[in-house]
Amino acid sequence: MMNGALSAEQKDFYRRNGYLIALPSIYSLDEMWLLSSELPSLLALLRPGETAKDIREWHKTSNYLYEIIMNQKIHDLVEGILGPNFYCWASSFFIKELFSSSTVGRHQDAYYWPMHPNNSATIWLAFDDVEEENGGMKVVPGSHLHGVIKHRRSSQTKSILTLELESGTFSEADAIQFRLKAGEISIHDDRRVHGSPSNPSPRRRAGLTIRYSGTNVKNDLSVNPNFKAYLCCGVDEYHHNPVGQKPVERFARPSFKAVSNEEAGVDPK
Ligand SMILES: O=C(O)CCC(=O)C(=O)O
Repeated sequence: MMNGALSAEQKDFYRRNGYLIALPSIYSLDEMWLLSSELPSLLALLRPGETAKDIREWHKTSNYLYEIIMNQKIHDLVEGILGPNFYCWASSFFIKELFSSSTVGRHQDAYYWPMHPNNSATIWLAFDDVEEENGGMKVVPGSHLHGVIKHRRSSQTKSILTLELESGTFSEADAIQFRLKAGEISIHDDRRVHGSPSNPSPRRRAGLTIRYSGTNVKNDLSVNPNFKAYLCCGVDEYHHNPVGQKPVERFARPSFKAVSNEEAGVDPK
């Protein structure tokens, strides 16, 4: 196992800014085309009234997603951020269809998660070419350095998420626009402020988020009882969390839902 695929400069940039882009592609265009062509089989498992955002933690039951979260190229990059011992525990789609008014209100992921300490990183895998025109993510560099900030219920009824930061908590002018080609990823810290605008374009904007945490991070099972850790790299010397099993089916949905702080009525601030 190589000691991470990130240079010292990239690690330093991540420490200071809380994100990384311009990374080597994870999937070729052909591989991405194959993955995209299988996505409808997963979406077909959604029930009436559900949307793609309800595909949460389906890597527990779908090999289609399990193989992505266990991709060695992704792990080599994450190792440069989280160190040699880490696990995966979450995956979810953020899909904005063409001409979609859906947004994502500015937030910090850590506010949603009953997990301590803060030592988690999100991979955002682009299923489509993503930029400003089709609602790509915007991030506030360095915002992870100020700890977890209180959120309020989102005033944007079009937001895919339910919470957002008060305006004035960060400077809109400082936000950086992410641009990714299909098959590329960005990485962000769990306290970094980010969100995304609507997609008024004639092109879909789909991304899969995959959440990795150092083995020192413990989930509070009283909030999120169905949490399972999938060791990706190294050893788990802490044994803080229940361990997940590899799925047996290509496409299947779990019988239990993931629960965030907000869904459990817990305010972490
Ligand atoms: O896809 C987006 O626009 C936002 C994704 C997000 O909020 C996340 O990765 O935590």
